[in-house]
Amino acid sequence: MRTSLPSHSQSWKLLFVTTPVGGLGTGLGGGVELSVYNIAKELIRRGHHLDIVAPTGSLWDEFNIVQIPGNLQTIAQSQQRTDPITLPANSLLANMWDYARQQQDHYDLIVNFAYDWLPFYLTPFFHTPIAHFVSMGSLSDALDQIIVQTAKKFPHTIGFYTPSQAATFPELTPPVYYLSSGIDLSLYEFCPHPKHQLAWLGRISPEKGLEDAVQAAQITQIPLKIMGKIQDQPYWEKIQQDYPNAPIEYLGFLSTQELQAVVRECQALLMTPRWIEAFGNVAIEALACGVPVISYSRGGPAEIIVEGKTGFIVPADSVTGLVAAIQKLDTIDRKDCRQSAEQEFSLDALGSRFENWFAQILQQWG
Ligand code: HBI
Repeated sequence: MRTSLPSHSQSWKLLFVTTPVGGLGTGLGGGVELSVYNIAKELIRRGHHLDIVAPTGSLWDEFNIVQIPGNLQTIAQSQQRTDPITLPANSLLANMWDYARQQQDHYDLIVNFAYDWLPFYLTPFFHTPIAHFVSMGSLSDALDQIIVQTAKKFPHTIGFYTPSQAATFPELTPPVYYLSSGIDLSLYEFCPHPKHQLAWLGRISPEKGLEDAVQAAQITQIPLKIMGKIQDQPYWEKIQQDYPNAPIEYLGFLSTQELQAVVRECQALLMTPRWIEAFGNVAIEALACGVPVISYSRGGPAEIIVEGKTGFIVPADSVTGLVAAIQKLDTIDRKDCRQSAEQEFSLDALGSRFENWFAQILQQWG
């Protein structure tokens, strides 16, 4: 660890340790992959040095990535709230954090992006400070406990996407940091006149509620373009069996470039989360293309959408609510959607929020 405390003007040496559920670029890491990518890109642009620790099989080539082998961690959202913490043999998570332990003296700050118990528990065993970016709402009692404990023992070191996400956890010792999200707006092209189609983006997994969007497509008979990683094959097959006549088309897990080329031509993005969506990066990707967002009133999306201006928030789990909102889309000015992305979700705004958070941690713990 460097002795001189790096100020804002100096550059920091940062080590990002990412999620243990899949290689970067495979889509298994969901929204937090896009967050890691954008935060890393923006902090490097600001002159900081950054290495990324990620699972073997990561596909990104534009960063210094240390690929670590080991068995993937079970995804947290497939477990029960009262489940004990588990680690597989030859745990990738443990291997990633053993690497961080060995290399910690070369860094001013380590940033954890894993939604897992181990990195929080290990914090007191490290002498280099660790910032923890929590990427989902509360899912596990054991993880809640260690997050609350870490927030108490190491003030300033816990960050979330949104207040509604943070509110799902038990009382957190302030200060609590809300980093929101951000995207490279230059990658998203505004489209003023959409085709007669809707979009749904995300990991195809029960907590994302895809079946409701498919049902809305069947009712309105508006074609639904589905994009994202199939994380739960039986779930996906059941949807296709349950709605044989729905006008849906699955386009796969696409790159940002390919994804925005489809989304920009849609009348709206439908978001149907069954859980408290921590943020909903797909919402700002759609807005950046001028595409209004229709979402259940759960978590991040409800904080992103400006009701009636950039989209509609409908009662959770109400397919009729989705359909009613779809009928009102012509009242939205698509330029307002693009503008809201430019004002709140630029990479520059994101970089400033993360720099401020890291500066607070280094001031206290550096
Ligand atoms: N599950 N155990 C575990 N660890 C993670 O880091 C993790 C996860 N499930 C989903 C996930 N990360 C990301 O897709 C979300 O944070 C976006």
